[in-house]
Amino acid sequence: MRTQIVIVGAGPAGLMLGRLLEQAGVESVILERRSPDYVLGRIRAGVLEQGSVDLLDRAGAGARMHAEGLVHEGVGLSFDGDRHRIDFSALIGRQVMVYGQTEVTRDLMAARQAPSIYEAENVELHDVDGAPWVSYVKDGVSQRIDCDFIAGCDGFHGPSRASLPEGALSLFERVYPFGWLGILVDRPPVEHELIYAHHARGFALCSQRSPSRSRYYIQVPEGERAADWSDTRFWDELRQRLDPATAEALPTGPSIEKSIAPLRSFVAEPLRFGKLFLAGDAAHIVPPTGAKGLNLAMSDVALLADALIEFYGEKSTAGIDAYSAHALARIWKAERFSWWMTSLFHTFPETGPFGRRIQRAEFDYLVGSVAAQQSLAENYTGLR
Ligand code: RFL
Ligand code: PHB
Repeated sequence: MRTQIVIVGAGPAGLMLGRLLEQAGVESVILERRSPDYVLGRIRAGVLEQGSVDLLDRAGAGARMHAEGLVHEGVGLSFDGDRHRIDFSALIGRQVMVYGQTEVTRDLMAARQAPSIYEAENVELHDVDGAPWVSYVKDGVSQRIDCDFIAGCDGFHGPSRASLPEGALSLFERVYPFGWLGILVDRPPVEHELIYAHHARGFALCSQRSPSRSRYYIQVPEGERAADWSDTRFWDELRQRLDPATAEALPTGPSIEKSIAPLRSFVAEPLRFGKLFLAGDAAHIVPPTGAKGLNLAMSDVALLADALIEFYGEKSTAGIDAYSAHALARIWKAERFSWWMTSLFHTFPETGPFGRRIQRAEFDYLVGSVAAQQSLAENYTGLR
């Protein structure tokens, strides 16, 4: 088989890239290791920036998001129980959309007409610096696809980044000594907006998926196991980290999903090696505190799609040559913001009393300064 672009990975990055290319008449084949149901069962992000909303519209996959997604004009912050609201609309005239990553994925899967090969095993990349091709095994039979370019959209653990020779990439990484324990529950959100809470016992987040479904997270030390957290234990811990009124109002219930995600900051540079482009979590990871991961995946593939469309349409390599530098400029700003939100809201084992006073001062400065709030609002709703 031959195609123009092989896309490895059918997460949001791969599906969006494939959709933008097919709209422009550029051929692609998506290779995904898992089944569609498995991909749709992974509970992850919930907050879309305006740029991601616009991109879903451009992809012709935005109708359900506009019908069912929740527009949020602000966000709640809490520090040791003191509450404050950041009003995005009043501060900078922008908003975010609360719409689950599973739903984004479902809508993009439905929009795609070109081939996707799910349950493709042993995906391997070959000759990425020359005449690239990808091999895989489907139903026990080895297959080969030759192509012009490969888009590595296969997440942090995928084969694309790993296939590059030693020394081809510079890696920048920070691993945080804690994770997020998240639960999903069929109960209405405790408030109509999200709440990010700093507490001496650790960070907590009240999020949501719909008017009847909520998502909550608490910071847990590394090495913790979800199985050791009964629902009762989770709710008791969460209540202690919230302000008393919110803790009192919390609509608790049996969890329908419970998992732990580690926190890490990571960037690989550059994002291009020969005919291979990296995009989304394959190239970078942010801790989820800034709600940036999915949005960065979207902005990467918007740039990459336009670069590839320009290559085929105008026979110009300007876009693909600039992709890495262009995408990295945005990526590092999101890395900074995610690191900053993480540093402000979490407790760190090495932070003594001095560090906690600094965190408190940072919070007090934020809630007392319109400039600081505008900065948070601008970053959270998405830098242009
Ligand atoms: P994905 O979603 O990981 O998709 C990669 C796909 O590649 C497939 N794959 C392979 N396919 C073929 N062969 C192989 N050998 C393969 N190996 C892997 C995988 O099966 C998968 O289908 O990466 P992508 O597309 O780059 O998308 C990135 C986002 O998923 C990620 O950044 C976000 O979920 C991060 N994130 C959040 N981002 C936000 O913008 N806002 C949020 O509110 C937010 N909250 C979160 C998050 C991530 C979390 N976790 C669990 C990491 C909350 C959490 C808890
Ligand atoms: C979520 O709803 O899963 C979510 C929301 C905001 C974040 C991270 C995760 O910052």
